[in-house]
Amino acid sequence: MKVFSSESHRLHFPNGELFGGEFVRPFECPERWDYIVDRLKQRGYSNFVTPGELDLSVVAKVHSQDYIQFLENAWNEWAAEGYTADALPTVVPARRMQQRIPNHIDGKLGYYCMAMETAITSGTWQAVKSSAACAIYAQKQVISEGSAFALCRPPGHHSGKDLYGGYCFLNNAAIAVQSFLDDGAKRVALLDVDFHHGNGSQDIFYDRDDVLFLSLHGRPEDAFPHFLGYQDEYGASNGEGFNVNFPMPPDTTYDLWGDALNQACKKITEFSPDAVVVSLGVDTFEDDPISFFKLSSDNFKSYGERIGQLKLPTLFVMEGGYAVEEIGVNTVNVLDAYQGA
Ligand code: 7XA
Ligand code: ZN
Repeated sequence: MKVFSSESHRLHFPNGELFGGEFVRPFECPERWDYIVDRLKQRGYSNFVTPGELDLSVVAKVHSQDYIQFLENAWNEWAAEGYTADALPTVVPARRMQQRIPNHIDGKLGYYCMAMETAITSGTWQAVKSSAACAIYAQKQVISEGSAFALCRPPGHHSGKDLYGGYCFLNNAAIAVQSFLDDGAKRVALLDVDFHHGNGSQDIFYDRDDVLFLSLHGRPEDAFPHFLGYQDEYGASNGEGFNVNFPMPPDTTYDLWGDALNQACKKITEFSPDAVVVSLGVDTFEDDPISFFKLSSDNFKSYGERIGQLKLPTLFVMEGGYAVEEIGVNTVNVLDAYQGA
């Protein structure tokens, strides 16, 4: 399996993340990528590809034009105010307030964010573009070879049509899904196995029947992003029935999680898609510092195998996972078992 990755991810590494009322070193850190690459090499993956430039016209089918321009210009607008630290939002358009886009960067940050822990730095846009490019180039590889791994950083699945946050800016998996459709696929399944609900992916495809979105995640009552991901979110208009959420409680083990995956896989088979995109987060791991599921490293093999049994062209897109020393083993366990199925 070819791996699509870019050293440009290092350009995004904020000084801090707002966590529990403190600024802490971001959980979403560059070493995550290093540990995954090291493990891939140990396991014999030798085909690493650096993608070319990102085609923004594909991105514009998933994200609004004003949002793309905001991401492109945010750092410069912030710096033009004389601010020197990383850019963070402080005010949001809450209930009963106007939903108009302000001129001032402080207002724009609040307008476009869905969570406030995630900072924008001078290098963020470059890193974000390289991450999305990994997804698109890997998607082309799936068409020719049947599978690929996009080692995206920063991740993407919290990013909606015009929303950033939860460490995400452009929705890499959604961009890849759109790219499959543009290349002739009639139906694509987007399976999100990250611990956190893929609110951005749900937002993007909620009214569409050509994309089946399925997410297994910590229930929103207890887990980020808190404001989406309930079981009774089924999709809207043409998309009704094409959004399937599996929220699960604290301390969920593979008994329940594997059962949900099995149900999700059966739905994928019924949908009969031309391709599957997997939002691959390994923060379901029992020792993840910010999540509450209890999957073991071996469980990642079991579910990689189950996804492999779908026998469908499959693109894996990296999302979360913060038990940094185990992130490589857990991620590659999924890929190895998928290929061995
Ligand atoms: O899948 N999403 C993530 O892994 C990022 C979650 C961000 C949580 C921030 C909570 N303070
Ligand atoms: Zn996550």
